[in-house]
Amino acid sequence: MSKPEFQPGDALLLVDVQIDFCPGGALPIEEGDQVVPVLNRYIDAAVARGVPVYASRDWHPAGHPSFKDQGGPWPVHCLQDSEGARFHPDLCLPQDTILITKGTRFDQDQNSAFDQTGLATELRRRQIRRLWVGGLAEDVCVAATVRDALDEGFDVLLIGAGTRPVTVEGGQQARRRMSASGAHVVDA
Ligand code: VGL
Ligand code: ZN
Repeated sequence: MSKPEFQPGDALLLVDVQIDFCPGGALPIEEGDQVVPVLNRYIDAAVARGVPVYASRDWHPAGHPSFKDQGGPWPVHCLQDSEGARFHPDLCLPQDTILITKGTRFDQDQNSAFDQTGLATELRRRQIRRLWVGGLAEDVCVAATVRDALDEGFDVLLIGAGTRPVTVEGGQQARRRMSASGAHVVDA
C-alpha cells in the first residue's frame, strides 16, 4: 500500500465497519474484516497529519423497515446497543473520531452517511473539501455515501482495498458507477 497523501481540507470517512457486517455477524460480508488492517493504516496516517476521522454506524431500532420481517431486504442487523452493532474490535478509532449514527428512523432506511445526518454541513463547517472513503458495504452504504458526497460537491477518493461488497457483481457495478460519477479509486 502506498502512503496516503493527505492534503489540507481532507477527512477520512469510515463507513459502517461493524461486527454484524463481518464474517460471523448477522449480515456477513465476505472478507469484511479484511478492511480493518487497511483502514487502520489510513487512520494512523490521518492522525499523524491532523486529518479528522469520521465513522458512521448503522444503528437500527427493533422492527426497522429494512428488516425482512418488516418487508425489507435485510436480515435483522446492527440493532442499537447490540454487540453486533459495535465497531470491529480491531479498528483503531482515535478518541476524537466524529461519530455519524444512521438508520435510526422508524419509517425509512438511511444507507448514506449524508442522509438526514447533517454531515455535509459539518464537513463544510470544518472546511473539508475532499473525503477518503472506505468501509462496508461497497455496493450499499459506501456507494450511497460516495454518491451523496459527490452530489454535495466533495472530492472523493475511494480506498479500494479498504472496502468489500455484499455481492461481487454489485461491487463491480458500484465501483464502475462511483468512478463514472467522479470518485477516484486509490489503493485498489
Ligand atoms: C448496510 C445493508 C444493510 C451497509 C447497512 O452498511 O452497507 N448494508 N444496512
Ligand atoms: Zn442496515
